[in-house]
Amino acid sequence: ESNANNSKVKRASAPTIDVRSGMDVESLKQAITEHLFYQQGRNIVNTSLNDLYMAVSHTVHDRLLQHEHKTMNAVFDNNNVRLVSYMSAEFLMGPQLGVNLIDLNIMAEMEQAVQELGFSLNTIMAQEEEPGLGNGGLGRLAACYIDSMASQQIPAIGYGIRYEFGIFDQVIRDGWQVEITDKWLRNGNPWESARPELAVNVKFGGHTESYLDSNEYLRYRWKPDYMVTGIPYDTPIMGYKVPSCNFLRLWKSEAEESFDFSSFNQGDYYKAVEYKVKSENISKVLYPNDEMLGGKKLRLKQQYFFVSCSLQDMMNIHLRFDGKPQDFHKRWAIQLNDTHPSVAVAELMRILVDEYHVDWDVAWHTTCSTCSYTNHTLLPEALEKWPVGLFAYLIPRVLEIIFEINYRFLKEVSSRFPGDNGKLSRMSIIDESGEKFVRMANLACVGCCAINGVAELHTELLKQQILHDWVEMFPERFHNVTNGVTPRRFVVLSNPGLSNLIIESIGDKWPGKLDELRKLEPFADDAAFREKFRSVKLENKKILAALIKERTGVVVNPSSMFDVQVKRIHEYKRQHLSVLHIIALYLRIKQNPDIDIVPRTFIFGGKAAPGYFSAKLIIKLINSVGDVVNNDPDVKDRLKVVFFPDFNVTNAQLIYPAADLSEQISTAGKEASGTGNMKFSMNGALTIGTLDGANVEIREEVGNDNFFLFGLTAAQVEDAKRNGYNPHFIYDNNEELRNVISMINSGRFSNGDTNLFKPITDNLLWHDPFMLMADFSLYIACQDLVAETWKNTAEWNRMAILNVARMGKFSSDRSIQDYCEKIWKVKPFNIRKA
Ligand code: B1H
Repeated sequence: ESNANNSKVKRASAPTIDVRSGMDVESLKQAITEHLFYQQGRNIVNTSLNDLYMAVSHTVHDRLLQHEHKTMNAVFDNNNVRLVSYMSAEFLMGPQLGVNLIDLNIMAEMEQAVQELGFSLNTIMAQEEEPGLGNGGLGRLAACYIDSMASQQIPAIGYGIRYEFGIFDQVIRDGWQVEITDKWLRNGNPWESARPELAVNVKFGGHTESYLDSNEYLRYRWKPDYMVTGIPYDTPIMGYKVPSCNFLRLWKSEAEESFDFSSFNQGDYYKAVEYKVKSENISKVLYPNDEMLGGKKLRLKQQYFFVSCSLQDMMNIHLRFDGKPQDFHKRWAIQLNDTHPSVAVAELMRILVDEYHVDWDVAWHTTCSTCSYTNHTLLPEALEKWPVGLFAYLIPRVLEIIFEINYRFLKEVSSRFPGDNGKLSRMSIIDESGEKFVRMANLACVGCCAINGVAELHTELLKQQILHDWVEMFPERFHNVTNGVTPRRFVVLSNPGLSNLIIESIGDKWPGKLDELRKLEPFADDAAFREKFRSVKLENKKILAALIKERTGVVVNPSSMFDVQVKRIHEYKRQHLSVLHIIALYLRIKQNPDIDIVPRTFIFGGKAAPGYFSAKLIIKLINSVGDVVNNDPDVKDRLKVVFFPDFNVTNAQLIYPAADLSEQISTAGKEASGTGNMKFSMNGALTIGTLDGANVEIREEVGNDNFFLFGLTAAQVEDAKRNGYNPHFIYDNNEELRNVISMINSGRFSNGDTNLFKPITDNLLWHDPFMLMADFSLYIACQDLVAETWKNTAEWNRMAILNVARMGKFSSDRSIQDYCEKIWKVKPFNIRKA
């Protein structure tokens, strides 16, 4: 007894290290060492790099959890707080360790802690396998938005699917793309926690039946064929230098264990295992078709699975804190990231009407008040529609509800626009022109109180084109919210050289308040600053050059202009227009080897959908042109062409900071917004671009003189199409263009094979749906101006600095403020004051 008392006195006076929440170097070292031993079974002497990465990450994760816990307790306890539910089939998160250190403001402390243990933080961060749970811009946007919601202290949950395999890894063999399965969970994921106690079940198949409830009301119930269990996995999403921490909740599908199969299939072990496999398949793999319709049954199952899990989870939270089912919209604002989760409109109706017996009209008001829809594309092939038969087979009760929604809605349309049968058939949720389909965009437009495009031009075109009828019916529902990107990941983390230079000059408030960058404007005229800016860029280019050598074997000159196009490979994005320019330059050199030409390194990166033949052929063309140009002694290394394999978030963070010229050359009217365009400018690249997507607004912000504009406008593209566009006529009348195309067709880039690239050149000459022929000469002329400008280093850097200084609008913080004010009607929630 007395001993214990004595030691108690001693303990109280002994210095204690707070291993679980301490942010100082000693606590971090202690925590890393403990995690290494107690979770990985290693010590500092015998650790592998991955074990060390895991220990460091668990150390950071512990600290995030403390914030998450406090935030969510404060939020849920307050019945007047409305939360955002950002529903998305994709979250392209990128590596987590670096951003979390920045958000917690312990980068320097962790660097020192790791160094004192004998390692380098950069090496440890490089060990992280990124969660590539998205295709491209749409998935990355969702990731930027949950970052900004946390940083703006908007209580929010991101809801999606925990794909076991994310977007495939790309390798290049013999110039062609080869897809490799992305086993991102192989070495463990220190950022997630499974929450099996919050599991929910989702019904599939079977039939529906009606019955009378105890009040003699006619009700419906769904007798499914089988159920699948959703297990949530949570990842904390920390705000930047604020105490708020939200989370991302991703669903993994598993077999519903209590569902007693043996009684249905007596002794049929094989059937039972088959059911288990079928259930687990739902969250197995991300569909890699950016902007292209798959129409696959499993994809619809994925969509319904994660939407139903998420809505049930949201309802559970709502009821646990004393909400009434019909007041769901007071607790939640749902944002549908494109139509992929738009079945939520019908599923929320099903939950309210069938499960909580809310009256249809009340439930409809609740549903419409909860949901909003973001459209991300005008491309017809990306507009989702599902065969009615598939819906009936997989989710019969949901289809009945859609029919009921549609019946009531079409009555409203006929009374507003009597006799307009065209409108009726265009606006119907069911496409009945041939085989019947459920049109997901129509479902979203009917059931959402707000609809938005992702850039001003895109929103205008939406209103004129595919959603015209809807504007006439519901003008008040339409908004524009221009996309944005997070400067924490894409400047602070990925470009420390530039960040430190900016901090030296204007202080460190800008990452959380990007308009502050305006204060850089006067420095554009300061020769000493320009020199520092130039040398930061050069250092970044040297790092990328080394990586290019390592990954492709190509040696590039860091003082050449780095001309970069990185994004998904798609004909509308026109990577091949840049290839035509490269060949034009190559021809100029071949015709006059002594020509004075600005040395350029062309860097491409991006994945092609595995089934998209033309996109894969464009990758082959880039590599083939590279092989010839890079090895021709006449070129004297003045041109280099590189295809950087496996463009993903990790690689993007190394590429944007090293770019001089950003290629944003889509056919006007086709790119909804683009977000890479913003990341390049923030890192001091100049843009060559068309008047498309957010390019229009970027040019407006940075000033016409600081942007290389070329090409037809969206209206001119439409006019040309209406008036019978003839690409061959343009080809016939442009000698340089003819020589370029002939060189491809001659087999020069394909070991004499004159057929390999025919699908590309024939398409350009005879169809050219994306108007490369029409824009070719304008593009070449503009690129010549780019080269002239490059020769004046001071002028180039002045322009580049002004680009950085004027990018405030494109922080995703601004986008989130727009959503909060125009659409969600939610306010920041300061947990310290709660
Ligand atoms: C965008 C998609 C997309 N728009 C279908 N649409 C997909 C469509 O797997 N699918 O079925 C996946 C993705 N992605 C992009 O969204 C636009 O092309 C960009 O211009 C825009 O910047 C981005 C974010 O708004």
